Formats: sequence, structure tokens, C-alpha cells
Amino acid sequence: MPPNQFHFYNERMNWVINGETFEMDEVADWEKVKLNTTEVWQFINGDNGRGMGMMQDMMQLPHPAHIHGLQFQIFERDISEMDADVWNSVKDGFIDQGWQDTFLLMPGMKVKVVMSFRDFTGKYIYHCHNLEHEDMGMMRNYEVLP
Ligand SMILES: [Cu+2]
Repeated sequence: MPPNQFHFYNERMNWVINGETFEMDEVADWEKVKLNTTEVWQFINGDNGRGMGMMQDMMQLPHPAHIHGLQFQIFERDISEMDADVWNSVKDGFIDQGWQDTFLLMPGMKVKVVMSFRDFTGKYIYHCHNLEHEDMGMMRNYEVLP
């Protein structure tokens, strides 16, 4: 898995992030960051990061992605692989300026966010805010290390 890429997709009827579902204390290597660093994380809805193309995933739904512990800024919203009609139907609702704690990740969309890990070490949740997806695993920890 390339660093800082977070693929949100459906796998065998689970909603997963990079193929993983929620475990209470689990943090993968790709979810560990250092205090006093700034990173760009890319969130991708529609492929699994292992060569499955965007269009082959028939189980694409919007994911309102929520990151705990900090506020971040939207750096890039890539719609090049989105259905144009879908984008045109929702685009007027996006406000990407300013500080965010949640962003909508539409099917086929890729969003880069800038995150600065400034204040606290420890584990924080990030998850899809669609309760059914969250309950089916689309929630993980990231950890800020000293
Ligand atoms: Cu979701």
C-alpha cells in the first residue's frame, strides 16, 4: 500500500479501509504518524489499491469521512474518475475552504487533505460517518507517536 493512501471500499460485504476493519486497539504501520509533522493523506473511493479499477467496483457509495483529534484542510478534490452527472448534481454543495473535520468522498472521487499533528500524541479514530458503514467496519485508528 503506498503511504498515505486510504482506500474506502466494499469487500465481501464489509466496508473496509485499505482492506481492514475496525479493531479497538489496532493501528497499522500506514496509520502511524509523528508529532509535529504535517502530512497529506489521500482518500480514495472506488478502487482497492491493488489494481482493481474504479469502474469494476459495483458497490460504490458516498462516504462522509470524519477524522477525530484535529481539523484539516482540503488540498485537492480529484473528480477525474467520477461520473460527470453525479458530480454535476452535487458539486454546488461542496465548500472546501477553511478548516474541516469531515469531507464527503463520493464514488470515484479522490480527496487529499493536509493534516498537522501538533497537539497530542495517542490514538484517534477516523471513520465513515454513515452509521451502517461504520458498524460494518469502516472505522480505524491512527496514532500520533512522540
Ligand atoms: Cu461510508
